[in-house]
Amino acid sequence: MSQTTPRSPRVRLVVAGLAIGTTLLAASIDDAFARRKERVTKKLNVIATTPLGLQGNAGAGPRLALPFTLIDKTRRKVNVQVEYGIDLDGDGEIADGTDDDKPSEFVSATQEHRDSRDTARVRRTETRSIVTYRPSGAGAAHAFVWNHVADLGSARIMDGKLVLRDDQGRAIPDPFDTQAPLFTEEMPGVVLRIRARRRGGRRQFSEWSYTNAFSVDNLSAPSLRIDRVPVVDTEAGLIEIEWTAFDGDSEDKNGNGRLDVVDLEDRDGDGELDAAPVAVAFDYYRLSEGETAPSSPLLLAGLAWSPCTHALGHGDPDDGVASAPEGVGRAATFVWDYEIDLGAEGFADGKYLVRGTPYDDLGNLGESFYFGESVTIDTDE
Ligand SMILES: [Ca+2]
Ligand SMILES: [Ca+2]
Ligand SMILES: [Ca+2]
Ligand SMILES: [Ca+2]
Repeated sequence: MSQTTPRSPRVRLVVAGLAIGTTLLAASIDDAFARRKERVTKKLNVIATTPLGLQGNAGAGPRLALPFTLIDKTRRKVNVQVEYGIDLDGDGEIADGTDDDKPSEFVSATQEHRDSRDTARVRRTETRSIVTYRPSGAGAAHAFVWNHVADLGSARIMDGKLVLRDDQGRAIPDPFDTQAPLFTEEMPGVVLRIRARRRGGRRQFSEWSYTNAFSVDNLSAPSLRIDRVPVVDTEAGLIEIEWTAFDGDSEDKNGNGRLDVVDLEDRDGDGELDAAPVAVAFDYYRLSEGETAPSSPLLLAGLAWSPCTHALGHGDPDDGVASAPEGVGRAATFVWDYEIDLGAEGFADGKYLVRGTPYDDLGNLGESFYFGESVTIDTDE
């Protein structure tokens, strides 16, 4: 809240008594008291517009412009209050504070005035900044720029239903319709709400105006590169695939597997190396006699790929290996037990294409990498 609430002596006493308790409790009493003094006026109106598309570093950028319309016949400058809501307790909905049993999950949103899209007028006094917007009777178009990285940090908060995936990132098919994947429950995403407040002594507010839910993703998608397929072991029926895991969320900037605090690798300051584990799904495609591999990724993607079975106990795990940012990466080996997929004794003989698709620990699926050379299995060799 931009202004402190004047408190009666009784309330001040209660708040003092809680000083040894949690600040949260004090804050909620403060809120409750403030609410009693608030007066909603129908003459002042705000209409929020839902931001379009995916927000965040993975989409529109680290800041978000919330467009809104401000309506007031008096045209006197007003303050606005913007709050973001996320499902803090994980019950599948974002509580707005109207139900006494569910504490509000809305928190004040950090404004970024310096962003040129923000239409606020900022006047600085010795003690504080006064941020105002001017309404009009017909409705004035404005924007509030939210620095969501300041409030949410590195987070991925999605709206809607997501494809349900296994540990390697493969979509889990619906048992009743194997052409379709299974989906998660509806995810609540992020919601913004805004209201205007007339300036001066009386606390006159507009009603809150809410956006629809939208997604914010401040994380990087993982990627991978297949480097070599050095070993085709027809005795054991195994193929080794050497690959490199990349993820911009990894703290291991130099890719040495250790936390180098002097190089500022401990971004979140928890004293541990957060190496953004990347899982991987490898697939194969058998080329027919005389068939050549298509050159475009689109055509490659359209081939009938089958999953490569991981040779348990060989190579690195396929459900998460340490990664390093793009350009550095961490090497790993996947061992394919091709006899399980293709059979032994010459049944597997032929040429194969392989691809790998990365999947990070926070449910971000990266793009497939298609290995440029075909892999030959020849049991007579
Ligand atoms: Ca909730
Ligand atoms: Ca990531
Ligand atoms: Ca390191
Ligand atoms: Ca860390």
